[in-house]
Amino acid sequence: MTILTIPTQPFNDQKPGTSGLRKKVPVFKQAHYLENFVQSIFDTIAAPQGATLTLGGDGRYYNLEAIQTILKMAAANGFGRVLVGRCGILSTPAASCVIRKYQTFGGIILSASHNPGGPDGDFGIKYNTQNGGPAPEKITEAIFANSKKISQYLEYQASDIALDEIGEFDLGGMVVQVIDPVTDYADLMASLFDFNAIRDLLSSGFRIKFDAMHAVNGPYAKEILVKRLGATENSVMNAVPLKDFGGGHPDPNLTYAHDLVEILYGDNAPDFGAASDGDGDRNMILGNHFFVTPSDSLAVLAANAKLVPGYASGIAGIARSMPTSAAADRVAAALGIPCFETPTGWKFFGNLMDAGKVTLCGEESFGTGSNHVREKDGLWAVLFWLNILAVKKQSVQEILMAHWAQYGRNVYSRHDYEGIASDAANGVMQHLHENLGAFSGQAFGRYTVKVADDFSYTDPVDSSVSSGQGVRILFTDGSRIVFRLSGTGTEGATLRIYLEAFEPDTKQHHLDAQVALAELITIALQISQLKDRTGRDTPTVIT
Ligand code: VG1
Ligand code: CO
Repeated sequence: MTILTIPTQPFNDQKPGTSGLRKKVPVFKQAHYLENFVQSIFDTIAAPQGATLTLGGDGRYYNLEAIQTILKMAAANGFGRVLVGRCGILSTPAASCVIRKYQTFGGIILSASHNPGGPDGDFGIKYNTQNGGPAPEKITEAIFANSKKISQYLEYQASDIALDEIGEFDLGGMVVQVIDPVTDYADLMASLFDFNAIRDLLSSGFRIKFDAMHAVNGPYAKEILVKRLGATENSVMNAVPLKDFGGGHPDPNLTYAHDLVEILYGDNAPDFGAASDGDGDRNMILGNHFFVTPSDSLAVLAANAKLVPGYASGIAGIARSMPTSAAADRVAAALGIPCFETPTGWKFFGNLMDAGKVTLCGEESFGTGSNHVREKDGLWAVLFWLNILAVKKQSVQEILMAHWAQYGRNVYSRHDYEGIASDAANGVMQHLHENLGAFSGQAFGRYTVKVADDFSYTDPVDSSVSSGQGVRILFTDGSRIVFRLSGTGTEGATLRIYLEAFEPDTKQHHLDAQVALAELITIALQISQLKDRTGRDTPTVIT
């Protein structure tokens, strides 16, 4: 029964990014590195004595070791109970669900999401507050400030707790409660969607394929899609979570989920395909030979929300991240509800949902969710789509074509340039910043710049301001190009270029986005001087 006070020195690089602190595993394995960050969280949140914490992760390499350390630190820091997923597993939306359902003081989620895992891969940690959502910037900034002045941390000296069985264990007076990671989440899904209708759809010959990408959602998909909804066993692929995600990149997009894409674009393709990411909060939606952009997906869910029991009484509003297309704005306008534009990252949606201003939220980066939790939610989006398909009895493509015919199409694509030298990437952004004034009013081919600025957001609930959130080049016809640097990478820099054009003409709606956006793509390369500054003009990933 000893609490150790361990002296330590600050690291200077523990600044949380878009979604928590992400570093390579060897960085996290340095002596005191994880402990310093966890103690900085505890010092910041100042939980009352005896408080309850939720704890779990996506099962990637180093997850279990980190969980054992965090349990001992929580005991030493005065927590009374920790709800931890069996074997240390909780998907990000399931963790948010558990925090809310059991009203825990907060939660620690271990994940680097869509980043690869393994001994040389990425690891990550983030803190979620009492509402179940990612800590807002003022808390992550305070954690960073504490990490720069930390001099000691507390850890209870004990042997590891067995986490592979459900039950309660004592750790120096603190209760470690090992919970089933799936049940609470699956029950929540059953309360939102018409499981009978989806079960009927799946037994009528409608075929689905869900790719868990060897990541955390495998057991969730098996329980919900196969066990509760009657999908065939082979409807779920790569369903066993692996510590290194099978060596893959657990990012559900057309590049990294190529196995699934081949199936949906192959002979005898299923009617519906979907994938989720490392920690289960992202989703990609496919139809038979058809890809739904995440921006369009949000718009379709919003337009059809009334078909789904959990949203039958209507949605209060929609929020989307700034780079996400304005497809959802058109639906909001038609429904007569507000649409909010926030910076990139789920943490900006929490206040809007807590205040009852929005029900649905989405990001172009394959993130969709609602106020049922405070994280984006991959399987939730899949079930929402299945519920709509069960009611409308149309194909995915038919639903999209009809949607575009009604609202017009926001043609959209994101081009990622990964692994650029940081100096060169910063040079591109600096060049753009310096020329914002000069771009205004300038004509490029058939496009004329209306406004060029750096996006700044004032939270309508607490008035906090977040600036420097991405360079926007807005054209007079509503088209736009956005440039921003990723805040989730662990190597060099990733420049993201977001491209959007509005196409009202139904006759053009079949066009491939890359073809429809060709001129904007050329303009983006030209005004950013990308080739000269980075030597690159071909994206690593196109979504
Ligand atoms: C990316 C996405 C962003 C998302 C974030 C976390 O951030 O662009 O929309 O919220 O990842 O996603 P960035 O800074 O690299 O562009 V993940 O699935 O942690 O859950
Ligand atoms: Co994720």
